[in-house]
Amino acid sequence: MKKRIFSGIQPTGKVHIGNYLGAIKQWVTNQGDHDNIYCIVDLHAITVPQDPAELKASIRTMAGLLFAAGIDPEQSVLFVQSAIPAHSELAWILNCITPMGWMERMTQFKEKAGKDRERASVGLFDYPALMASDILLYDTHLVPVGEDQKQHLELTRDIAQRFNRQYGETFVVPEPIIPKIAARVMGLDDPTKKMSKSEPGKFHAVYMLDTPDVILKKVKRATTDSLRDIRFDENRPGVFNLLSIYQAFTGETEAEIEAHFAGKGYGDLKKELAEVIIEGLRPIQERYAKFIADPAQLDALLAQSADKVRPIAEATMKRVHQRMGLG
Ligand code: AQP
Repeated sequence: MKKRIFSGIQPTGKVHIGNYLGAIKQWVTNQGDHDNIYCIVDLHAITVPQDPAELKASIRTMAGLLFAAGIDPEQSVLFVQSAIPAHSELAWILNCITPMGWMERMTQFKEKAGKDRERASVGLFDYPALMASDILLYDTHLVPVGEDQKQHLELTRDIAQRFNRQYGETFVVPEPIIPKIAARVMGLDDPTKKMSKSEPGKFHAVYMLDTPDVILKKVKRATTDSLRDIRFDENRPGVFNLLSIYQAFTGETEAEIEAHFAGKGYGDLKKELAEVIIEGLRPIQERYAKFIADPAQLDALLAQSADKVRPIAEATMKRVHQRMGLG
């Protein structure tokens, strides 16, 4: 029996190379080794206000990008979360067994809500319960995520274990898979902050659909430091971030990269990094253009995928109802 993988991505904003290196690239590598379920999590997206027409378009853009990045419909399932109502139902049930204190410890809510906590939606606060539901519905063994999601995954494990203790063995307790390289890609303009879709700065993130000119401009403007040598040193976050991105795209070792840049300057590093990103994204962008030109085909692929996994979700809900005495 292959182990089951589940992971999700929000169809909001523009997908950046942090999302690509932290999550998507892992999704498409060695697809044949696991039973893969990937989800475009539109119910997570509405935890902050969304324009309906834009959300609809973003779901297709995300689907097009994921297929273009290499998700193979023969080997992996890719569906839209709201197509399966069990996600919302299980989230409610998990809410009812999750102590407030656990949820209040989640740092992402604190970061996202910031000073505007009183105005943030209950959904944004409760986001990790929906994420737990996504994962637990499918008897997931492994969850490939960037490092920013590690805390949410630990909460998912805690919730699953608590449920299993209270109602008997029901959920598989999942493990995270966090990439060794580029698990946390930082902003180009501020390497102390995670590269993020919601960061407005023009030179903050490289997006997967950026043109070569734009990529070059952004990388050239990236923050470095006043030193000269090019080394993997975590105490120099700007250069470390650029080198980590280079490493994730090329697959070379730290020693090979340091040897390659020995005696060269930051100008060379930035020029070569831009080239590596441009070439890494080029085939994805070309395939994306074909997928997005046929929205009916994209919708059909997503719907077929939802049909494949719906029975798994329904079986889990049946088990949960029986254990809890519902209905
Ligand atoms: N900077 C990052 N480095 C590595 N991995 C990252 N991920 C996100 N940012 C980085 C990983 O991408 C996957 C999809 O996450 P998501 O749909 O939750 O993305 P997001 O949170 O909308 O992306 P952002 O940019 O982080 O958005 P905002 O600004 O809204 O917070 C996850 O596996 C995540 O770990």
